[in-house]
Amino acid sequence: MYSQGLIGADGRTAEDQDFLNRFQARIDDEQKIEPNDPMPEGYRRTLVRQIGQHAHSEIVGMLPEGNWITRAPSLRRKASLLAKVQDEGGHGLYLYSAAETLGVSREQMTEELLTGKAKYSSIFNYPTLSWADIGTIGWLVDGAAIMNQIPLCRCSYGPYARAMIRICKEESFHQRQGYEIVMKLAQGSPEQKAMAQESLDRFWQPVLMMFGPPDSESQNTDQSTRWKIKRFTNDELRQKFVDATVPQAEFLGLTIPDPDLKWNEDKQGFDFGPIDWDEFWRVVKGKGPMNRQRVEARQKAWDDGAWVREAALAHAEKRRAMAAE
Ligand code: BYC
Repeated sequence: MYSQGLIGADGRTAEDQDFLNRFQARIDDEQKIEPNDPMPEGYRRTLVRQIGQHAHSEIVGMLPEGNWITRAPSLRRKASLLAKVQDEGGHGLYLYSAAETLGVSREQMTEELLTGKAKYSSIFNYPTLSWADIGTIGWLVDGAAIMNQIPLCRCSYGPYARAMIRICKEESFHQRQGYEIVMKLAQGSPEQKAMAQESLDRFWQPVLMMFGPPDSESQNTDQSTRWKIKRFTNDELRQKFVDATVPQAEFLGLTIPDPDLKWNEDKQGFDFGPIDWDEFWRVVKGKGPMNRQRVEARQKAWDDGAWVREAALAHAEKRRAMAAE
């Protein structure tokens, strides 16, 4: 059963120590775990939680960008945005399939999303107010996603790792199309540059929050890194992202909205200012600017698609009956 209450990287399993040790030895040996392999229940639950939430994020992530397809400023922009949004739908489907290999059904996962039990990335609870936001999402949101997802290509669970390889290739196209939109705006008229800056100002902090709470508050990181589901902690990935992004903003001539941002020679990385974790938890708990609309849109899609599911089932039943004749 896929439920936040039950799922956690708790490692509290009925399996005996010998079984757990043998499993850990396989992980330490970098062997991939496949669907039919024995695995601790905590490992299975952690993956169902993370892959399910990842799939929901891809699907909900189509909404803020889909909002701009009809208003893209040229045919070229419309075509590439359309392709990107379709890619996100595809990512959601690979990931739901990967989660299904762990014994959870698509219906269960959808129900958890619609009842608010399953989370999806906090970033998609912010609105897309201007065309520049489409550029910023590609540049920063997909940029953060790549930073988080490249290590997932080496996740110990085979189906998740393999899905991530293709997803990362597509995400890199998304990041480039976003960067190109922002570059055109940043090099355009003063009004266009101001639009790009305003978008960066709104998205910077929410993007840093995508990596999850600080390590000191991350209940899942320790166990997930031991099981090699996660390869880096939330803070490590956030730092790598900041270090990679600051020079990109400089190249664009945009200012990252953080007065505390400065190069730290000792750590060979950037120091950055505090993140508003109260806002993060408010958004995660359903009180973000767009949470209600996002879940309503998914509910409507599920309801509107009922006839397709019923027709597919009826068709499968008819074929089964014909085969049995
Ligand atoms: N938003 O113990 P922690 C995309 C939750 S899609 C909401 O550190 P964990 C894209 C976390 O679930 C981007 N909730 O957790 C799509 C946990 O609660 P539960 C999605 C968050 O799992 C379309 C609690 O906070 N990417 O890029 O070890 C267009 C404590 O956290 C968030 C993925 O899903 C958040 N930001 O680490 C464009 C990648 N952060 O579940 C782009 C796969 C944390 O215990 N997921 N929480 O109730 C991961 O890598 C990890 O799950 C996380 C969190 C790093 C996100």
